[in-house]
Amino acid sequence: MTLDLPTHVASARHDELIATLPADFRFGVATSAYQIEGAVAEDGRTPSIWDTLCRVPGAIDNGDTGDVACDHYHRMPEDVALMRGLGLDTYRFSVAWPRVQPHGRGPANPAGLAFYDRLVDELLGQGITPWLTLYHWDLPQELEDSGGWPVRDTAYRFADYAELVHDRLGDRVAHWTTFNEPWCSAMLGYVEGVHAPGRRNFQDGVAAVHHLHLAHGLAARRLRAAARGPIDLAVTHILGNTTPATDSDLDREAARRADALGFRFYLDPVLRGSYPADLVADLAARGVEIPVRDGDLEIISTPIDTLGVNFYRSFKASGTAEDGSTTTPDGLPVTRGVPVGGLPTTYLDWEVMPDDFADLLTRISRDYPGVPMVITENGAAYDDEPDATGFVADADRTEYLAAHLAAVAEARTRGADVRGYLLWSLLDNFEWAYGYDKRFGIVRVDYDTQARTPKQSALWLRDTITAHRARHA
Ligand code: IFM
Repeated sequence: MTLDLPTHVASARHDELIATLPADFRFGVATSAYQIEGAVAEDGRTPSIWDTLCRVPGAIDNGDTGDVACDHYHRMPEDVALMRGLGLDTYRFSVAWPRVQPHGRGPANPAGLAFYDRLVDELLGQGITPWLTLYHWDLPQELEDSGGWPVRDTAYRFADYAELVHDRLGDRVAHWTTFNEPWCSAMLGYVEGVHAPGRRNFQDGVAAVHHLHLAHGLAARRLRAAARGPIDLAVTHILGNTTPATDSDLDREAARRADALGFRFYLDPVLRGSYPADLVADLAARGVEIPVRDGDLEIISTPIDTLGVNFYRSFKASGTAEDGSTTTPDGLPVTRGVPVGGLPTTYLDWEVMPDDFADLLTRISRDYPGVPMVITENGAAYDDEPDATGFVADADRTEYLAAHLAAVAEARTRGADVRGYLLWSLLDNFEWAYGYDKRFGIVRVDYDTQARTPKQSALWLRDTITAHRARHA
């Protein structure tokens, strides 16, 4: 099929930039367990906090749940074959903790582990590198019942779980990511209450961040010690810039606060071994504390090999004359800023800002030098219109992806050590509180039949990879 790309996607600038990507640059896709697997009550899996939230009336658009999702649990070989057909070299997936260690502690569930065993073998058989994420938000409900991430013990439970998965898959999987987007787990889950477990308490959210960091460090140490061969240890953070809305002191101060709470809170402890002093002071002013104990920061800053960067958008921040802070009416801090304005948006109203992406990657490489990055997520939801055959000519998504891949290449020319681009997402899937209406896939899923149809964006990616390989052959 020939692609009918918007002219600026096929432009010389994009082609020229993409041509600068090195021969070993990774091209892949990402998914997560709860968003695609379905089979939530099969083979010994127990409920996660998302199964529970999906049962709360009004929590998820249309009352959608992950019960069936893309039925990937039963269609995994077909999905791996799809990836192979697109020429992808890397697949980022997550393991469902309640599937492999149903009580969040204690023995492994062999039937659950067997699924990931088969997945890894299938990927390797098709020449695709498995990139495993241990935690993409599906905490076993039993651990939430014991307090969840605000409780320190959960970090130790995670380290045990990580080792248990590594025992089974460590002989074939070299790429291990501990967490996907701790900001979302902590701030959306425990502060804003829009993600599982749906709690709203700032102190709990801050404690959750610390315990997610601690869990990452504990697991990183265990996996490094257990590795039988080369291991690539990573953690993935969702990151964006926050710039002042104007040059006023109030706006600059609001941007500093948002950057401390939404960006440096995540990278500083892992990559510098400390929490930002200004953040600690901001929190203290609200009577909130990070529950750090002696030795925690050493554990948290255990060296990693790769930083996973997920990028969707950035914000601007403005302060108010009243309190100089950014606060919701019920007194919770706003951990994101406001839209920049004047930019195209996706179906989720998220602003499309590839230039900012290049700036973000440049900033990370400048402020946290020495750690290679891989883009572990980037993509867009659009209001797809399938034709009679199920094909979606998603010029908007294609354009988005081309522009963001070019931004990665641009950042590389400025010195950012970015080694791969794993786009979000292979399939349309369960987009958390938005349910199934917001589609991020480059492959359309017909939820009535579970038929998969690659969209124009998938064909663009395939052709980009083919061209990249040909250039370096
Ligand atoms: O679907 C999510 C994914 O689970 C985590 N990162 C952002 C994506 C789009 O919202």
